Amino acid sequence: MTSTRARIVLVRGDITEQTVDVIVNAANSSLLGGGGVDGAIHRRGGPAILAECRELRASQYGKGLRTGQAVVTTAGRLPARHVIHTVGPVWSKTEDRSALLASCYRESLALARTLGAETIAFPAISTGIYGWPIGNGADIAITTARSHGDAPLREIRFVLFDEPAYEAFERALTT
Ligand code: AR6
Repeated sequence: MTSTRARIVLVRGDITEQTVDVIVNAANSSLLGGGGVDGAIHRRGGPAILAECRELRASQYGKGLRTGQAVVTTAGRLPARHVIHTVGPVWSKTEDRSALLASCYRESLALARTLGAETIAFPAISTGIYGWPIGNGADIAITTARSHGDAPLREIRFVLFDEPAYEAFERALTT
């Protein structure tokens, strides 16, 4: 029996070095850049990405991109065809924002499929500057990837920047 579900792959490394159809950016709602993955993507991808982000702000995203949503731009000089920008939720101790984090992965995967992407690379959204605990962030990422990796996607790659993040994803994948 053949399965149409994409394979989930974990790698330790820098997302800007991944050769894939789509690289996902953990952006903020301004779409105009920041630190972490966002900073690295704009630095390495060059000004074409920011130029398209500015166009998006000037057209249908005048108020910015809402948390949990996703949009696509060129990948500029990155070894990818597209960058999908998504805005993760900031971690809250008092409010459960898990559905918004799942939405980032789900909306990015849905958009990638409409682009005909076969391979996509994600960072661990919200687990850096936005403070989401890595163990729970990994569980949400893996659960959502498992249920939304339909064709034409063949590979969903999680690119983990440090060893604790890699181990958290490994745990999530084996449970
Ligand atoms: N490749 C892969 N993973 C990385 C890289 C990289 N080059 N750099 C950092 N990480 P973050 P967030 C990991 O902070 O928490 C920006 O300013 C990092 O270790 O990039 O969603 C945006 O503009 C962490 O595990 O994103 C927003 O304002 C994960 O990627 C805000 O940060 C995500 O960390 C978004 O915060």
